[in-house]
Amino acid sequence: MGDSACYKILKSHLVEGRCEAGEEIGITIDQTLTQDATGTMAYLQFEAMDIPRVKTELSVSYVDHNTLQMGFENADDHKYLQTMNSKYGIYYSKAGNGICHQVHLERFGRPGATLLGSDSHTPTGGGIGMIAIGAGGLDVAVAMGGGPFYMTCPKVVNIQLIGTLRPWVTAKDVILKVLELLTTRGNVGSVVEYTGPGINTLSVPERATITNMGAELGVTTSLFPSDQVTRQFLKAQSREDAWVEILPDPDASYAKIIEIDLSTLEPMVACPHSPDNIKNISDIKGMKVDQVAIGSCTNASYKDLATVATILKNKKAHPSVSFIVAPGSRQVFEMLAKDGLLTHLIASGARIMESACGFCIGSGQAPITEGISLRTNNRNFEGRSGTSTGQIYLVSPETAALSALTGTLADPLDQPADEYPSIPMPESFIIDDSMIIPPFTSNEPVFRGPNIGDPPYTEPLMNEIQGTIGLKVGDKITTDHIMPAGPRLKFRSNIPEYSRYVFENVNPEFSGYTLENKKKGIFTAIIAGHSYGQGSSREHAAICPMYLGVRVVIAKSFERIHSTNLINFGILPLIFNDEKDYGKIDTSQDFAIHDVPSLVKKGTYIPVHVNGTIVNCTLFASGRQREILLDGGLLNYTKKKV
Ligand code: MIC
Ligand code: SF4
Repeated sequence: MGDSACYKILKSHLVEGRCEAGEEIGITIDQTLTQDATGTMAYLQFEAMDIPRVKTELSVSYVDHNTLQMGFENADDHKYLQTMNSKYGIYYSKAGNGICHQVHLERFGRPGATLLGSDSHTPTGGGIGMIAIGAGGLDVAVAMGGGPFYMTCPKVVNIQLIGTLRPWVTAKDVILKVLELLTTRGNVGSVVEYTGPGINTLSVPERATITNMGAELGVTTSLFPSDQVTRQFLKAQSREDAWVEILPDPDASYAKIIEIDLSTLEPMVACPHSPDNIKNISDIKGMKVDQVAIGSCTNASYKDLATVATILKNKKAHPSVSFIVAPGSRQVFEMLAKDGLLTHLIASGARIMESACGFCIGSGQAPITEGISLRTNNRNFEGRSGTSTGQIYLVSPETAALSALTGTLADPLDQPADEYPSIPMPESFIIDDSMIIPPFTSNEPVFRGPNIGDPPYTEPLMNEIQGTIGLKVGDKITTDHIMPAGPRLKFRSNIPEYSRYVFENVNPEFSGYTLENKKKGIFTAIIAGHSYGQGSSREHAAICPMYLGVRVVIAKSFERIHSTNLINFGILPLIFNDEKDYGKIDTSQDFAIHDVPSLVKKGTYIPVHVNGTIVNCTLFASGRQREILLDGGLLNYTKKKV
């Protein structure tokens, strides 16, 4: 049996373990990326490792999340990043240059390479045949120091695309279909590999929309092979020399094969509040819409926005719609301006935003109370938009643009097929990397404003963990629930301050009483349902609870990045052996785990004493992760090794 494209890349980067599904493997990382909201902490941790410069082929630091600068905090963080990056050998992409994943695809991504990013949508790079994986900032810091990245060798799910999309049906509808089929649950430890004749009809930006939003499946990553379409894209970016062909062997073996006939798809929508709550647009069209927001790392490529601009040409947005457009990168922005397409957007009444995450991360453009907002991004978790009662629907740029005109959810298939603006891929993009500052170009000392704290300190695993059940939550608790972003984003570099907002929208008292308990030596456990820690890679969803004294989370299941982050910061992620025990535990009950280090060393079984009875739990962790837990976290473990 031959290899999938995924296994070819993994095998060529393997430094530890055997490339067999389910085994822990260590792979070398060629490239890393960070963004400012996770990057400051990642770089503070890198500094704490005492390594003079990064050891990767390429490391890039993007500023795209916290660009509003409401107060000094974000500006100070950016200055820290720029000065720190120059000193340690990291490229720095300034605010305004674009969203990390879009810019990385355009300017740096390389087929066949491995990319580790401190952002869950790093798999966007899979659109050009890379193994691109999202992780916590500390894992990225270790990779920058030359350490391998450890992961479960995935089982590869093959999605074979056949046929061609009909006019007005898009790549977004493909990934929404995949989300309908696979849902956001149960895919941990898998990679999705797209093959089949249908992929030849999809350009790199369309492929990248699909791999980007693959993050919502909970898979390790998604990828397309690197073929002539990839080559053409890289050529248009003046980077043809980065191209290599990466195709699966004709007899490649896959854990599962799913066929999707592109010609049968129709426009789809992810309804509130989960990316897998999928409906056909035809079933709910006509619904009144208050806001339309086009942008984000999922759908703000030149192709997306040129299509939108052509749809809007000589037309006006509906008076009752708040209409927002944010180009994914400065390259996209400049291309739209050069081709005159920006004029159509402006004339239509769109509010043109900076090339940044913006509305997608709840940084501005919150919808009205109970407002219906159509958005082209990838997540519609409750409250993420900044309006707790907001109803976010995820759609393609085409659906969004048509709906902005009518003020109601429009079905693109109601348009004549021959009026679909088929935008060809440009033969060459405008190349201007002047907002990407190469390393070692400045001798300025590393700037540390008052918002920059110390990297978190953790203690080696204690003998007895005793305390109270601080919170019980249900299924699908996202890292947005645990550690809100939006207006709180500016505290990402300040753990004591940011910790005040842990579970702010779930239980505003949580932070206050857990911290008080910790001062008295009482630790906290959290009880959760399925898919705990879904969504963002933000390691703050582990660091800040750890700071407050959380030492244990017992859940029915965890998402990959978050459970690794918990271990990296010395918190035990335990799984109920019997899900019925979930129903027996409540907040305020006492819990205790005795003789913890020897249990963690010994095996997977961990008995937790709750209110006088024993709840049987399992710790799924590799030998290396057990050592990390014993040392009190990855930073201590790495320092010891270095
Ligand atoms: C997101 O889309 O949720 C974010 C904001 O990009 C996060 C990273 C973060 O929380 O800083 C992600 O996807 O990992
Ligand atoms: Fe930024 Fe949104 Fe993409 Fe996250 S999903 S990187 S917040 S645009």
